[in-house]
Amino acid sequence: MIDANYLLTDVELARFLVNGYHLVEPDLPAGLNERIAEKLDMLTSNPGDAISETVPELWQALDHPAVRGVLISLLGSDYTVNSHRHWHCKLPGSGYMHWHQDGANNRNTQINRLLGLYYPHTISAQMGPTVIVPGTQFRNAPTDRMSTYTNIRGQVPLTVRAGTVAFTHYDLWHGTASNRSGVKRHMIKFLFNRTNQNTAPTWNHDPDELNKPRDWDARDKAQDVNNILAFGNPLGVSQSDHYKERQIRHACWDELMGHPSTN
Ligand SMILES: O=C(O)CCC(=O)C(=O)O
Repeated sequence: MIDANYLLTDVELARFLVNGYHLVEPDLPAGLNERIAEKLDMLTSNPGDAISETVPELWQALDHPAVRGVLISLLGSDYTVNSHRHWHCKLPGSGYMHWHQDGANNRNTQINRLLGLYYPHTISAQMGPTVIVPGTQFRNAPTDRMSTYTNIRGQVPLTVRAGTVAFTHYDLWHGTASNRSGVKRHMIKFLFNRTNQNTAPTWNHDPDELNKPRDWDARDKAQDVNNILAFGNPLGVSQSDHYKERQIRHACWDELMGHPSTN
C-alpha cells in the first residue's frame, strides 16, 4: 500500500492529460544522485538496457513512493517497469536533437505507457536539456516535417534540479538543446506499462471535484478538472485543433475513471 499523499490529485491528473507531462522531485537519500552521476561520468560505453545493472542505485529512484505514486495514478497499481531503458549522455559540444515523438501517435484514448526521465544532476540551460512541447501528445504531424521545426512557442526546457523525474506521455513532442557546457549531461529514460484497464480511479480522487460548472469567462484561470479539461490550451492552438485534443483528453479521463465512453 502506498501513502495516498503520494498519489496525484484530480487536478494534477487533468493537467497531465492537457500538458502531457508531470514533474516530481523525490526526496532521495542524501548522496544518491551524486553517486549515480559519478558512476555515469566514469562509464566508457553505453550498456543499453543493462544500465540498471551497471548502476543498480537507479532502482532507489524508481522505488521512491513519490515516483510510484505518479505511476500508480496514471497506469494503475499493477504497472510494470519495461525492460527497455537508456542512458542519454550528451557530451560537451554535442548538438541539438530534432523534435520527435517516441510513439506512433495514434491519438489513443488510453494511457497505457509512460516515459520517465530521471536526471541525477541539476540541468542548466547550457547543458543540453531535454525540451518538451506541452500539449502535443495528441497532435499528429509527419515526423520528417516535425523534425524541421526549430523553436516552438511554449516549449519547455527541462532545466530541473538533481533527482527530478519527468513523466511524459509517450507521444509528447520532445528533443534537446545542444550542450554548450563543459560537462556531460546525464538522463536515464525509463518506460512503464499499464497491465490492466481501470475499473475505478487509481489516484487521489474526490467525486465532488467533478461538480464544478464550466466557466468560459474564467477559462484562463481554470483550477478544477472540468474547466482544465475543457479549456486547457498550453500552446494556444486554433479552435479546430483544440476541439480534437479536448475530445481525446475527455475520453482519456473517462477511461481512467473506469467507464470508457462508447463513441
Ligand atoms: O537526451 C534527451 O534529453 C532526449 C532523448 C530523446 O529524445 C529520446 O530518447 O527520445
